[in-house]
Amino acid sequence: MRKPFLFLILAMALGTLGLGSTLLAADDAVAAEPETLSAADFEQAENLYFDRCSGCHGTLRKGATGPNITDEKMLKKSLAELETMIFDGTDAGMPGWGRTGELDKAQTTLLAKFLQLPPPIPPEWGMKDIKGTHKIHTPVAERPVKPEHKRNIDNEFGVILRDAGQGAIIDGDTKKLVGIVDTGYAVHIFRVSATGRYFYTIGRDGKVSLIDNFADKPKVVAETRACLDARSVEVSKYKGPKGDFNDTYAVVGCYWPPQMVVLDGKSLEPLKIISTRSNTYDTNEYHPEPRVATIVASHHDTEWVVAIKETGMVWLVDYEDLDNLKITQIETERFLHDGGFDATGRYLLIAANMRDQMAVIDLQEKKFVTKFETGVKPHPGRGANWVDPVYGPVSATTHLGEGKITVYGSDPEGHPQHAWKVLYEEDTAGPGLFLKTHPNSKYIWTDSTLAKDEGDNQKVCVFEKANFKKGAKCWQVADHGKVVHFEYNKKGDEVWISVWDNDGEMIIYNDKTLKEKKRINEDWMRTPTGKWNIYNTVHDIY
Ligand code: DHE
Repeated sequence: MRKPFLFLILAMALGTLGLGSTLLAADDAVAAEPETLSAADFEQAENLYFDRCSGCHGTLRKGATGPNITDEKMLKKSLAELETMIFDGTDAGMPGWGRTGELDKAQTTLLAKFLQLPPPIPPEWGMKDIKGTHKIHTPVAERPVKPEHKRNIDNEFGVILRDAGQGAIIDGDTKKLVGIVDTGYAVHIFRVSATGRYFYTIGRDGKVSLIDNFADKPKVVAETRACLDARSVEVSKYKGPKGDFNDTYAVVGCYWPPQMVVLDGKSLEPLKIISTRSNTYDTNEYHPEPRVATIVASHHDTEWVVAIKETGMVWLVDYEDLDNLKITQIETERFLHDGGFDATGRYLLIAANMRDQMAVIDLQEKKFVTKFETGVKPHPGRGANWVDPVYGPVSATTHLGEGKITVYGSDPEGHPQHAWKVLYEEDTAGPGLFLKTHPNSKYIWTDSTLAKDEGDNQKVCVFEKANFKKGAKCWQVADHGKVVHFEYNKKGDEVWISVWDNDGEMIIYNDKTLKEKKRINEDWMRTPTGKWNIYNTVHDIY
């Protein structure tokens, strides 16, 4: 079983001995006395918080996608109020963890009490710790020099089996399972090395696993725990006059400690830690926990484009010379979450979801361009780019807080009058997480994973590029689980959709006819969430 953080002994002792309440009672702003928790209860509550709350509210509870829930604030609410909020959720978009069956009443009460105690501050995780977890299972010299199989690597898919802490590799041509590998805890995403040879996965526990696609049976050839809490991993994709950096580096974006960690791309040996502790872009206040959200690798320069959530900065981290590191810090908006390139790769479009805005960065000029409102909590994933018959090249986002897709111009050179302006808004089946398209497709697909009504969260909606204003065709694709995330095959004529629960399924649609083609629902398909086609991920096709 995972131990997310070692306790900070002092915080635990304060909670356990009731000293926390003595200290807090001295603060006039505090309305109530927190209840004390036994060490075992405190540890259970800490794990529940890590699993359900820290992603949105932060380890130190200072807020990001969710509001500030520090103990001072929580003590102003009664335990009963907190329990209701945790169990039933809120209209502001917080899931009801009791309603969805993830927490029972006792766990809800425990979590409510935990929130009224000071947050335990997790330990740091430095180079010595990271090196202590680094394992090379198959040294580079012992790896095959060419594929040991005849599969079409470009059309393979990596599929997250979230709760199993595993990744499945599926042959996109035959739809057959190639292999399952163990990854980090509650594994979040896959990325692919620039040559397509390696998959990288990142677990919530900060563990990166390197999977060799040349091996007959894909296997983990190296692993490293880069942090204690993480969501993102990316590779170096530049090849040009400055050199060939394909497969040279990987970089992990950590939630805790707030840092990014550069690793050797083929061995995962840790090379450099870059702290993100810094000041907010607008008030210039020091923030102790600026977490790394999206990382996207530029194809045009030796750069990772890194979204620093809490400070509202996008960092362009130039990996050409790690010993003389150059970082351009661009002020955008708080709190940054997810995003991707426009169709040319020149612009980064990133969601500042608590400000209901998308921000635009020009990666050629290395400058902030603009930001604009799209709706309640935009959440584009990587986004979707296509050519609209009226407005030219456009991009779009779905929203966590409302069932809406918003489309904006993204061609400042060819169509400056429409660039970064909202052009269309259309309803989807409910608040959602992702949308996707492909240059060969006539359609854009959206999910509604966060819809409160069972049934609506199992729908997908499809919009026609040629006639966006017509609105969506929506239908229910599953009668269990939550339907989430899309990926195309290499040709762009199939869409893969996950049904996220223990009886998980991967539904494959013919993108031309919008008819179901196949369901992969063998026993091993447990809790599938994201999936990545190798070719599309290498080339950032979305
Ligand atoms: Fe994610 C991407 C963080 C909840 C599935 N998620 C990302 C990225 C970040 C992030 C920072 C961008 C990585 C990148 O591009 O480098 N996600 C978070 C959270 O903080 C949050 C809100 C809460 C949490 O505690 O994790 C969260 N995410 C979820 C889910 O509930 C999902 C559906 C399932 C899960 O694993 O928990 C989920 N996130 C995904 C997926 C992507 C992702 C599938 C990649 C999208 C893509 O197309 O590349």
